[in-house]
Amino acid sequence: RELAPGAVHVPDWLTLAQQRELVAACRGWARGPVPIRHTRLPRGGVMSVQTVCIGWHWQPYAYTRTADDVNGAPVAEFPHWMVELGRRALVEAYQDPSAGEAYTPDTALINFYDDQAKLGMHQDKEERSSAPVVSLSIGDSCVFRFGNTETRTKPYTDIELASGDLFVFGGPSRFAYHGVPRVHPGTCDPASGLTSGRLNITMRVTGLA
Ligand code: MD5
Ligand code: FE
Repeated sequence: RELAPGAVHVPDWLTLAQQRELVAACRGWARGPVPIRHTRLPRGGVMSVQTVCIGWHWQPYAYTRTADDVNGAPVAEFPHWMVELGRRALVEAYQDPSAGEAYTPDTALINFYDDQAKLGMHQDKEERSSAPVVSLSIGDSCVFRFGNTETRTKPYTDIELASGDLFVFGGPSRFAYHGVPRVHPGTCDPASGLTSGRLNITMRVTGLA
């Protein structure tokens, strides 16, 4: 389960009922106040993944309170039930009853992958905090590429992430390069709440006020 120091994969962590509840919540956030969209990159590219944010709005490459690159609306608030879910995720991944006590995530990026979507190798370094990132996957399985902190190239490890899986990236793994080279279309269980595609929710601590 521990791929590297601080990087812990917990397969099948969410129940199907929890997955359906998360899908329903994400469907609501995808409608508004800021609609889910393909993020436009400053150099003219458009991400194949579709993203909606809560708590703070991530735009390349900064966090804001309003979605200035979409419709200008303030983002939805980060709900306390998700703070508690994030704390339970740390407790279970690190098998330490106190691991969640100081953890208060204040933003989540909700990524939807259709059959063709992928996410290139990158680091998540807009946050001014080294607190762990909690990642939850629902729907189609995918190849997740977990790299190193020095380069976006090899060495990396490819693992499969499936519906219900938890991944926590903390400690030295927090700033490792990572990406999603492909999803596996048609692999999701409709009981997850999704009939196609992959949903990934990542909770983070921005370190902003
Ligand atoms: C995803 N999302 O599956 C991934 C899961 C993103 C993103 O990469 O930026 O939206 S989050 C994986 C992650 C986060 C922080 C650190 C590391 C991985 N890591 O060190 O490997 O949609
Ligand atoms: Fe990332």
